[in-house]
Amino acid sequence: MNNSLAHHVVLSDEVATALSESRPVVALETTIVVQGLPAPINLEVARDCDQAVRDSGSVPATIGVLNGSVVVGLSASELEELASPQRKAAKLSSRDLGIALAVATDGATTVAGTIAVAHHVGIDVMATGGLGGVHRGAAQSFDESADLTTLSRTPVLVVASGVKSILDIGATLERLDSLGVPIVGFRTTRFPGFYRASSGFDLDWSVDDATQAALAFLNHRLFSPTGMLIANPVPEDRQLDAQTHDHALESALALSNHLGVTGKEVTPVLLAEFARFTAGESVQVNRDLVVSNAALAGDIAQAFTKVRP
Ligand code: PSU
Ligand code: MN
Repeated sequence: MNNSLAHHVVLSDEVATALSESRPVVALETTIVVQGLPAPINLEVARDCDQAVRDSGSVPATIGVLNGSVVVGLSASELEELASPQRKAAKLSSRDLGIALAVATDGATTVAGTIAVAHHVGIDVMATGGLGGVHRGAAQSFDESADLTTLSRTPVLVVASGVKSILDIGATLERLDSLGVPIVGFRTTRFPGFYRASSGFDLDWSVDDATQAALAFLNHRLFSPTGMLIANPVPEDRQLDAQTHDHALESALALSNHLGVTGKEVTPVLLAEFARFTAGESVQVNRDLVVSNAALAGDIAQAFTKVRP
């Protein structure tokens, strides 16, 4: 039996061909599909993200672990299988990948897990909804997403609508600063607040278009080994109303406290309570923002192929 890691990383024909021809490829994660959004809209969102990347002229590479193999470029039916509740797919961060392969399990990859795989196979752009970050109360719980530390050592550009608004946003921005991960607003100097266009925090930098974003990251890589966050706000006419947002957040935090959830469970429980409290409105906003991020990531991947020396 071949036990090498390469044996466990399977590229779809489409992704393998695109990479070998240096065509633009965008990595897409699967935790948002399997643990982050309710069925059946989760698979619709995945399909829309896939299409948004294609519409921008890039090739989507949805990443997940099926039967102990990392698949880069999951087909629609493979993704459906991974998301089926009977499979009980695990939530895989970067630290979980090697073990998931060794014990031949199924798993969806977080941003951290996805960029670790993307970098391994030579993809340098990914899209998600909201990056993980420092949770409220982290001074006691120490709950800080490994998305941050993984992004600090993995040179992949991540397009996200900031970090999820369930988090301690100020603390997350400070951690990204300490970790040396640049945050660049896309046509904004306000840090997006996931369900809200602005979190109320300002950014030092913004870019005007996909070419500038690609140039910023290529140049960044001359001086630093970290990834970069391109912060793309949800359009203001699609965001959650401020009051609805704040009430949903209150309810979500109270529920998670009441249930005493910790670790990997925290983010899915908070997002699910947002969906329940807003009667699905938060899910629509999540859908709009992640599809728009996939489109922008596709544009940036295209721009890379033009500005790369
Ligand atoms: N963006 C979304 N929904 C999600 C996520 C991102 O719109 O569910 C996922 C990503 O996979 C991210 C993860 O890496 O949430 C963060 O989980 P944690 O806080 O446990 O690190
Ligand atoms: Mn956590």
